[in-house]
Amino acid sequence: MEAFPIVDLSKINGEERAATMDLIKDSCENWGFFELVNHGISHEFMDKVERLTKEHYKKCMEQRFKEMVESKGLEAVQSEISDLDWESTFYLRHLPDSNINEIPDLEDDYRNAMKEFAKQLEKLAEQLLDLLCENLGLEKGYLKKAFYGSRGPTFGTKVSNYPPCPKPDLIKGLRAHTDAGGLILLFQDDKVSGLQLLKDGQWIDVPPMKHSIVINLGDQLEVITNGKYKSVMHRVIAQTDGTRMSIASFYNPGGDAVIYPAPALLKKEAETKEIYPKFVFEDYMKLYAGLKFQAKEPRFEAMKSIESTAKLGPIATV
Ligand SMILES: O=C(O)CCC(=O)C(=O)O
Ligand SMILES: [Fe+2]
Repeated sequence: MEAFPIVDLSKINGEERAATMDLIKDSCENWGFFELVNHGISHEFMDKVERLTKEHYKKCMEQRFKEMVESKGLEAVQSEISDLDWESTFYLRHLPDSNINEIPDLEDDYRNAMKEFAKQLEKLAEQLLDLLCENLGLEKGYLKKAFYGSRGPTFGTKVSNYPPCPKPDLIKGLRAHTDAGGLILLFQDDKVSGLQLLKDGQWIDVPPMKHSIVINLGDQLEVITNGKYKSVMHRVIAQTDGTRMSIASFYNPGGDAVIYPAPALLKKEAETKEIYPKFVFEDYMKLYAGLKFQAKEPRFEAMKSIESTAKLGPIATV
């Protein structure tokens, strides 16, 4: 088994540029995931974000989670639970409109740190999208533009903690899924592991590494690349001891962005290759909301049939 791909982004402007680009390409084609080091976000700042996130969890979230566990009797379950996850989360939206000032219980220094962290991650996401463009042979800025819609991308952060779980085999920290959107940037706990991805039929750990940022690709990049890159199933296994922190930021298309395979990539594909659908991103998200923990293929099929109905519509009424 090859080692989990680790990309040193500081090498992108030096002698090892070509090898680094190749590693990113191989990761996108064969893993759907890679881990970034020397990504330009300062280690001291990441330490601060981690400390404030853990303090916030202790102060505002932990007790609430315990009460939820108790009220649902989850400590004593005897069979697999398939309709909930062993996670404590809250969600911050940054773009197109921030909701961060409306989130209750956030101390000012935490609120400000998360605003700043989002700014830096947004920049990193856009830098990575351009590296993907280069590897795909698409013009610089293509992916950013494809995500833009009328008001720019949707960018948000899901802050999660996975508390110790007495029955990790019966309740998943987060059930297996692919991500719906574009590019995901994850700052995960460097001590407590749990994230796994499905590769060649096997669950593989995404290794915790201090100050790294894990990148993975969502369903929209699979569509735009017409399957050249694939979103990959992943899940979180909660641990019996230790709380795992995870801060996942989703750089997604704007709600009204129209998503479809890049024509430049279709030309290079054999004529017979399957073509992915064209749709408005928020329509995909409506479908995803009910089908997140299922395979992505039926979602793509459903979008295709909506697309063909839309095309057939005017003909049928003539
Ligand atoms: O917590 C993690 O490591 C992953 C979270 C995740 O996959 C998600 O929220 O979509
Ligand atoms: Fe995910």
